[in-house]
Amino acid sequence: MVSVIERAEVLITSPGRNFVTLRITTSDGVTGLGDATLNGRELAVASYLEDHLVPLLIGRDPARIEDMWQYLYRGAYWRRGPVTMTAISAVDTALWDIKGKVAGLPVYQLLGGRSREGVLVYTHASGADTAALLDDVARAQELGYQAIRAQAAVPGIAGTYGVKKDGKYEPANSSLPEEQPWSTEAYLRFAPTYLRAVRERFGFDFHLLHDVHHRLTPQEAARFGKEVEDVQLFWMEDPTPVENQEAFRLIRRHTTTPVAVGEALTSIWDVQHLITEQLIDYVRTTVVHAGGITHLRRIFDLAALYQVRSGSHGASDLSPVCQAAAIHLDTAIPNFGIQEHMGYPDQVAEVFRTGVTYADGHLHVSDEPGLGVEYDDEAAAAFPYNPKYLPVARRLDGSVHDW
Ligand code: KDG
Ligand code: MG
Repeated sequence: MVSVIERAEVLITSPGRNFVTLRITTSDGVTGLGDATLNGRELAVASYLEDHLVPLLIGRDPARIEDMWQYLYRGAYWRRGPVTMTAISAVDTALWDIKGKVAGLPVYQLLGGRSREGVLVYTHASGADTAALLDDVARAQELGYQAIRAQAAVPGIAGTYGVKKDGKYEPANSSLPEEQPWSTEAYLRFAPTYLRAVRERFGFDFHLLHDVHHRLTPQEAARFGKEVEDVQLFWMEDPTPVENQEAFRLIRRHTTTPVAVGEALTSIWDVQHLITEQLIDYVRTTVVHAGGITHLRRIFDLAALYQVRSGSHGASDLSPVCQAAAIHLDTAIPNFGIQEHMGYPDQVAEVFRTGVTYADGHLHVSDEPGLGVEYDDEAAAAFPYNPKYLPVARRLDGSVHDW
């Protein structure tokens, strides 16, 4: 008897933050997991899956991963978009998990096997001021990280992106969006000073990254990139909003600071111009938001032709299922660059048992068949869904800015 998809369940839990997970079970009793979390819009994806995709999955061959992707993508008629692509990602990832379990192989083996021993990751360091940031960079170095993202609170600008409170950073932290003030002028004056302070104190023998988080115009980003060239950033991330891919040409013309883009993008068509025109150095699309392992592999293969390397988003709103899938892909692809590793609230480990391990600045996949992640239903039930939104940024004159 050919194995078919018998059941698909949408699981929602909030062990310190919200996660949506798709679990597919085959008629042979094999289960696969896919992350379906879209921060602040979780229930839209849950409904897309439950109401529109799950009925299409039942009775289909779980082995036909590519065909399923095409069926769900082209079959929707409507193109791309984070809700659709996150739902497709969840199905795709769960089917790779199943294929690995059926074959008795970890997913990275199905993707062509190991290209590297471990996956270089960057962690986050931040501070309420430069001194606190420097302490946090020291802490990250003690933990063995060889790549560190540095962010500090801009004086007078409450809620600057990326700054931890009590040792933790969770921007989706209020039941209605928190409105945070933003001043580009204050940021442009301050950020280069703390990046320089990090290099002055710790030297150049590690990778230093910085996330601008979509806050600058192309011209401002060009100026910023040029001004921090002496700091030798590994990358400046999301220097300007990404809808206008051509905007990155202006940045490129003015600075040699490498550029990373893509965490908010969902398909190969969203990054096509950025990659083929060599307007970026790292593409940050992820398994969960860019169509699963199947589609992300396609993006990375396109990127490889243009010497653009991977740098996948790995914030805490991407579940351990996405993280495991990312580490399998990172282990296999030739043009891997770096992987974000932010960590999770402590309770997450009660729900998701992952085989991914950290050592010496690297993450490592497990050799368990499939993705190597288990979901504990009983533990998950103790953490009911808890609606939370990302903040909204407003300029000092009250108008809305990109957060
Ligand atoms: O949900 C949004 C976050 O994942 C994002 O703000 C985090 O920019 C981010 C990063 O680089 O981790
Ligand atoms: Mg980012």
